[in-house]
Amino acid sequence: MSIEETEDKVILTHPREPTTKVSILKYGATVISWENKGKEQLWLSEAAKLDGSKPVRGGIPLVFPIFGKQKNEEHPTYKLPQHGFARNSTWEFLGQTSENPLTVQFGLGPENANKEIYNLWNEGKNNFTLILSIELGDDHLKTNIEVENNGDEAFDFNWLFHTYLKVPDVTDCLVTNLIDQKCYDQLLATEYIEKSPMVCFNEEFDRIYKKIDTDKIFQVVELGKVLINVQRENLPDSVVWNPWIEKSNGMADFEPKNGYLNMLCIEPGHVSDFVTLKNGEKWSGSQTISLGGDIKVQSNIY
Ligand code: TA6
Repeated sequence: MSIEETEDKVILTHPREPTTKVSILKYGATVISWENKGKEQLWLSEAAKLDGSKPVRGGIPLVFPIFGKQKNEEHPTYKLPQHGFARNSTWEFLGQTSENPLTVQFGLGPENANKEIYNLWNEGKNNFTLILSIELGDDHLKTNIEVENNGDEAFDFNWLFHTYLKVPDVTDCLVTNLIDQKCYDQLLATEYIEKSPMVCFNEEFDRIYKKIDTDKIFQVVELGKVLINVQRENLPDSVVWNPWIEKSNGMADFEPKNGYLNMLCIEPGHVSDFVTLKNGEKWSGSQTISLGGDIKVQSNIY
């Protein structure tokens, strides 16, 4: 059966390849597993809460309407918790929209958002609709978000797919096509131009790469072979994060503690500034995660 719905999850099985499947928790509309031909592609903490008690540690948590924590007390997102309320709300399964590729949708609005948190956003006055589409391909997973302003007033928002990729050993991995891009280093609290042709991971890493041409494909290359490609539509920024040892030890829901060696977050989004949506307007953005292929150096690395 291509689509199975249970009380808390929806499971898609590729109609022609039964070992290719994706599982989505209705809580946060969080993709918690993507197996391609039986091989898991996403990292999920062994201590991840899947009961709706807190956002999922792993998979693809959804960040809206604020990335991180707003520091400007005057901004309508100031009172929201880190990363907003999309990942803390139970979304409605809206059903299948396509057979080939198999695609389903989930929806969130004020009627089903986590009330306690939603009411912290402009006192619950913003009327919005989020439609998440999840497309399961032969060798790719695409997630698309559509944001609509159904209210009378304009509102600002960030969007980000907080994707936890699974890797054999992050110290053997490099990420391409970030060279010469402006980035804000969250650890150094400073902005600079990335000068590494391929960034590597041997300590805590937390950088917001800004306004990168969406023609650029981020590739995770392990020991000279492309593991994963991340492509974007209308998402100009990307966070790259690995918590490393100390931060992993500090997260109760991060297990096993050496799991930082097997994960890497590449998080496409619009977070370096806000999208402003006027009443009646729509905005959309997507990420496509695909596997293998050739190394594509899309920058001048010489
Ligand atoms: O996306 C990177 C980041 O902003 C890190 O700074 C770290 O805070 C991570 O998100 C996880 O945040 P969370 O709220 O899920 O613990």
